[in-house]
Order: sequence, then C-alpha cells, then structure tokens
Amino acid sequence: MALDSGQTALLRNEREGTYWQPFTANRMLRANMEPRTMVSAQGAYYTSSEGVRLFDTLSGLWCTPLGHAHPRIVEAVRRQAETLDFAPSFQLTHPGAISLAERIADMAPEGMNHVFFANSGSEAVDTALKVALGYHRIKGAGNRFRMIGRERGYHGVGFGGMSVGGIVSNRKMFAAGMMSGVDHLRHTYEPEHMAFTRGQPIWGKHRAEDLVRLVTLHDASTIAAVIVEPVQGSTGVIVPPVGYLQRLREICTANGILLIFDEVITGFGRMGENFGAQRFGVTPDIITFAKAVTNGIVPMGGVIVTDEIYNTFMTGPENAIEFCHGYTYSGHPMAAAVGHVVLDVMREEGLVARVRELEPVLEDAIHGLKDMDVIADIRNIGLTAAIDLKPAADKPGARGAALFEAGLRGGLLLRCTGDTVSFGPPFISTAQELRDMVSTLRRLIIEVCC
Ligand code: PXG
Ligand code: PLP
Repeated sequence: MALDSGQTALLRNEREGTYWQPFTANRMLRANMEPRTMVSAQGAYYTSSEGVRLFDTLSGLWCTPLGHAHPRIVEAVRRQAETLDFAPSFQLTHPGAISLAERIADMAPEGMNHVFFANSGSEAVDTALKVALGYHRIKGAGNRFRMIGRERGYHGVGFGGMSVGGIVSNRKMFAAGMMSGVDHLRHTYEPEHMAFTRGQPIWGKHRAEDLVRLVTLHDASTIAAVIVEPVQGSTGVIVPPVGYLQRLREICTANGILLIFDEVITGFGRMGENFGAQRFGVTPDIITFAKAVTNGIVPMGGVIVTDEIYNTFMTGPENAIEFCHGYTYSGHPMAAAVGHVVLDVMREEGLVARVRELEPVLEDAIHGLKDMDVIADIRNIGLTAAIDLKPAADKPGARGAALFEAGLRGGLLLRCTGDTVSFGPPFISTAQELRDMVSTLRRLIIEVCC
C-alpha cells in the first residue's frame, strides 16, 4: 500500500529529525515516539497514539486550565475566523483587542489599567524589560539599566528573559549573548528549613534582603527593575516565604526600582485569585501574562502596567509613536476572541473559586505521599504542587525519567524535570480526579523507584 504524505513525513522525521523539537532530547524522542505522540484531547485527558487515556496533570504546559476541546472555545475560533481572521495592530485596531484589554485590566490589581499584547511568555517578558528601560529613560533616569532576576527563575527564552532567568542549563550555551548589567537574587528554596511545607514557608523572608545588598553594590540609580515569579513554576513550584514578596516591594519602592511579577503561570486563576499579586497581597508595577489567558489554544501573552508607567510614555509629540515595540500578531483577533470566551467561561463556571476549593484537596492528597521514603519534599500552593524524588545513586534524573515513562503507559501525563515532578491540573478537574491522580502516582512510584 502506498504511504500517504503524513506517513512519509513521519518516516523521514524518524530518520532525519526534520522536526527539531523544543526543549527535547530529539534523538531519544525519535527512537521512542510511540507512547509520546498525542493524537487527541478532550476535557482533562489526552489520548496517545497507543490509545492510552492520560490525565493532563500539568494542563498542557500550565496553559489549558479549562480543559481541551471546550465547545465554547471551538465555536469562538470558528466564528472569529469567519469574521475577522487578522487585522494589523500597528496604527489600526479591532474591537476584540480593545475590549479584552479592558477586561484584563479589570481583573488586575487596582491602578494597573493598561495592557500591551504579545504572543508568548517570552515575548511578554522582553516587552516588560523594555517598558522598564523606556520608563526610566523618559523620566530622565536612563542610567537605570540594570535588571535583577533570581536564581532558579524562568522567564522564557528571549535574550532578555534568558539573561534575567536563573536556570544554568538555559544560560551556559548562550553566555556570550547575555544582556549586560544583570544580577540575581538568591532563590528561597532551602529544604532543610521548609521541606514538606503546606503552602507558604515561614522561613525565608530575609532572603529579600539580597536586594538591599545588590542596591548597595550597584547603587539604586543604576537599577531599572526586579523581575520575579511570585511562585517559581518551571523549577518545581518554589513557593514564596511569608512576607518575602512584601519585603521586595518595600525595597523596590524605597529605591525607585520597578517590580515586575512574571505571572505567566500564576496569572488567570491558578493561585485561586485572578493573579498571584492578589493572592499574595502585593501589587507590582508590571505583570506579565500568557498561557491560560487563551487556555493555550491560540498563543497570546502580554503585560499589564500601572497608570504611572503608561502615563509616563504618553508624553512627547502627539503624533509620535510612544513605544517603538510590538509584534505582527500583538492582539491577534483569533487570540482576542479566545481570550474573551476563556474569561466568560471562567466567570460563568466560577473557576477561580473552584481553584480555591480544589487547593486543599490537592494539598491533602499530595502530602499524603509523605510516608514514601523515596520522596525528599512535597510543596503546594493554589492549584499547583511538586514532589522531589530522592535521586538514584549516581544517576540524578533517572527516577524522574522512569516515572514519566511509566505515566505514559499508566494513565498520567507527568511533567518531570530531573527528579522533580510538577503538577498544575486543570481547574475543571473533579476532587476525585485529583485524588485518583495521586493514588496512581503512588502506584507508579512504587513500580519504578522502590
Ligand atoms: N515566564 C514564566 C514565569 C514562565 O513560566 C515563560 C515566561 C515563557 O513563556 P513561553 O510562552 O515563551 O514559553 C514561562 C513559560 C514547565 C514549563 O514545564 C514552563 C514554561 C514553559 C514550558 C514548560 O514548567 N513556562
Ligand atoms: N523578521 C523580519 C524579516 C520581519 O519582517 C519581521 C516582522 O515584520 C520580524 C522578524 C518580526 O516578526 P514578528 O512581528 O512576528 O515578531
């Protein structure tokens, strides 16, 4: 039988790696495509090419909290494609982007009323860093050029986000391309002081004093912004110590430094509030968002800024472009349409409140694994959690990798990075599904690690 073009492409890819995949061990994947090819998704489940139904324990890559193939979203995509599939966003506009900006501003902390659209978290972060530089320059403080990130931070893969990020493996290959003038706070994760904490650790507020040290070292007049994730997501759900974010805010305010919360994961309900800013009671100057705003179905990202920042840009000649920045697809009509329906569904189905209801369910279930000797730590906040497996002797990462494989055949799509497993299940999960997820996990850990 003749091969169709899809099969031919698969064969060629297997041989040559035509499709070079992101953050992937490409050769290993090509040798083991079978359980790793997803062919469909409905609600909180994927189906693999082997026909295994997999519970979506990370909501895609933290981005599909409403589940897959939501009929309202499917319909919105179809309707928007028929009505207005693209409109330039440079010097032109369309109604969906304007009204979505308004709705996002309404969800944001008070005084943050202006939204600039991008198409991913990485673009959102680069936009935020440029807003910070531009803001200070317009105010006559162009020597404020330094950015302060944090160890273990993930801010995407653009040159800016990579530079303020704190993951060594994402940095070392590209060290020659780092932004100048970047420094880092220490991270707050010290297991001997906080292992097995439910919610926010008590220990660690004093780590914010690192910022005082950096201000003393570099002088405040050279620092533009501090960027942190309220909860460090990518490096395994590192929850901020009680009072830590408040203290960062105080130090930034006292020194004229902008505070950027990278809410690409924590934004849009994951913390049981619209944004992490509200969950932790700290208002930054800039929020970045992406992922859940469109339920991961059409890419979208963006930044929300304070009135003070926006108004600072809106000066100079009336006919001048105030911020020479933007993307072909900023405020894309398809993304804006999906954003609207996502916010409708979140409101109508009370999904942010549901996260608050599910948080103790996930917390109790996941901390129920504490008796397993192979587990070194369990953490959680909002509808997120992580466990650390003790590394196998001389083989760090091997247990995580084996668990991932076991999940693919045992009904869980797991996110394992090294020996850490992170969880961010869909908001539409039932309490029973979360308990089942953890009991399946226990079974798989016994199978693989014990
Ligand atoms: N900032 C934060 C805080 C993120 O979590 C980005 C920026 C970059 O977003 P884009 O859309 O450019 O990828 C992220 C992305 C994981 C995982 O497994 C996390 C992310 C992406 C993919 C996987 O934790 N975070
Ligand atoms: N490279 C070239 C040659 C371009 O013409 C453009 C946009 O017009 C870009 C890069 C940037 O693309 P985007 O606006 O999609 O980020």
